[in-house]
Amino acid sequence: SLSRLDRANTELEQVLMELRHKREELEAMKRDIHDMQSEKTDTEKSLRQVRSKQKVLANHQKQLMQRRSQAHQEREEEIKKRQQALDARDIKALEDASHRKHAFNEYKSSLLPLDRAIPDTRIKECLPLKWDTSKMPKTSVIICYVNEAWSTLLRTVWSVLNRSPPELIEEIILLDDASDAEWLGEKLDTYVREHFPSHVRIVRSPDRLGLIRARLLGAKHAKGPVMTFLDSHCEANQGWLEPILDIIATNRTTVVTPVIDTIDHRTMEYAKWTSNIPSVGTFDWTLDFNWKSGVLRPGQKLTDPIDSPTMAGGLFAIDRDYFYEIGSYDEDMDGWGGENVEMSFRIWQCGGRLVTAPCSHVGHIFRDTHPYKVPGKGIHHTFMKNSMRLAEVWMDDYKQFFYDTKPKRENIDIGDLTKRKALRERLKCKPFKWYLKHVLPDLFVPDSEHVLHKGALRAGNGLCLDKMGHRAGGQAGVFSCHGEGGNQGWMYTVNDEIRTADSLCLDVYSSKFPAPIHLQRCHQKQGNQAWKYENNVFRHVASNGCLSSVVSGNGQHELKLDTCKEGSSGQQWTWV
Ligand code: UD2
Ligand code: MN
Repeated sequence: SLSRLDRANTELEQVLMELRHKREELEAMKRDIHDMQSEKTDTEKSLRQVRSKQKVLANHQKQLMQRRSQAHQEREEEIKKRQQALDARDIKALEDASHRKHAFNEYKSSLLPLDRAIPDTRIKECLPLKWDTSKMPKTSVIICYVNEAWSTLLRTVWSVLNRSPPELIEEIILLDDASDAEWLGEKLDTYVREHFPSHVRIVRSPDRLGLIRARLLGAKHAKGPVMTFLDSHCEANQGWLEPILDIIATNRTTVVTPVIDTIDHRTMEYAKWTSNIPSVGTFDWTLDFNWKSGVLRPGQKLTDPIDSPTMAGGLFAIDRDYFYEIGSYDEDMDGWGGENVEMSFRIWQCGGRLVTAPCSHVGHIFRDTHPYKVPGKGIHHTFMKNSMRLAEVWMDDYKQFFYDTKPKRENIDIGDLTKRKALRERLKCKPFKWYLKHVLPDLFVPDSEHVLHKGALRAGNGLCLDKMGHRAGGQAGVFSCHGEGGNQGWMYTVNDEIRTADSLCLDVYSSKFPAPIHLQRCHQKQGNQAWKYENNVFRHVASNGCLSSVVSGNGQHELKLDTCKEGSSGQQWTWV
């Protein structure tokens, strides 16, 4: 029984030990639970904090939205009030005044939303195209301006931000070429800070640089691998950017322009019409930029990039490194003009390519005049100087045809050309003859192979044939002879055309004599532009009438197509 007691004792001890163990475990679990509980309260506390922060943030955002829509509403009400207070005559006066200031109807523009909708002008073939933006380089968008209107400048920015994939926009640089307009100062800073805090940068030049050097300064600030230049009165359209960057991603030495749609400078309407094949750039021998119909190469699709011999200049994208490799811009060009033709020749002659992306559309307000002055002797002078610089560097002997169109040049100091000639040398660029043959084979070259007579044309009554400063669609006339070329410079070609240096031809399409003589783009297809020149008489082949300097009923001298009368002095034309 003692041994039983012993056993019972040991069993009891074992049970006691187990009990102790269990109690320890229990204690440990209690501690864990306590720990977890305090952790839980901590978490709950921080959760509460996060929630309240979220609430504050949401509130903030709500206030911001309210304030923004309030501002919008206020603006719209203000606009409505202003409109109600005005009658149609007042509105017309405001529109005219704004047109004088900006060379477009800024009053109308200021009433349109800054992010207005515009018609999608792409051809239907573009719509199914899918773009992989992950393979595309980012772009800096550079917008140079001098005293640009508030509404058009900001509409340009909004259109870019709203119609581009955000992952493709590195930044937008607003390069202010020393504007003095008050709305472009602090007011713009504030607007940009509030509406585009992360993407838009303003860079202000203290001195007027002129468009060309302003673009160079913008480029200096750009960080993206591609630079896209836009004028400051543009509207980027749906899907404008992807087709451009896709082309540059495939070939970094291709420079790309969008199709430029017209925004009417009187109505501010964005043109809906667009041709199947976009127009591309050409030039005439005054070195003015012109449009011509684009031509597809065999096997080319409507959506493929199409070669453009020149570009209008304001809207294009280029790989940033290539921009410098190819010679950026001629920094000794002043003010405005010529830089676009220079860059076009240079790109083609030095191994690059210039194309238009048919699926990329950007609107631009085309104006009749420039609302700003350029430093120095004015736009006319800088355009001439720039053109002479480009002719000297890139056109070889063909530059003579340009000088022929300007027989009475004022004395212009075009500066030193050493650097630009060295550039052409270094890049081993091809001759201008190559460019004409391969890039612009249909351009009329006014050499002795193609021109039978040139100079001024004087009628037997002493007056000279004159373009009267008109453009395509206008009428030609007669004027006292001045011997300065220009409006009185004419060529008679092997193609039977009477043409001007800027590629306008005398054209008659009315068969009722005396018929007006129109100026039309030369089409090189004879038809209404064919004239036979025999015994000092110009006979219009299609109608059999004669080119006549006549005196009208009210005693005015006019140019008409009239019945041919032998010996009539107004029908005798000699070259002088
Ligand atoms: C066309 C081009 C323009 C330029 C010019 C030739 C298009 C649509 N436009 O004339 O970009 O290539 O031909 O030089 O292709 N600006 C300055 N500083 C100046 C002068 C102008 O910053 O001293 C700005 C101006 O505010 C505008 C841009 O440069 O944003 C082009 O000037 P424009 O619009 O008067 O030229 P545009 O369209 O008649
Ligand atoms: Mn412009």
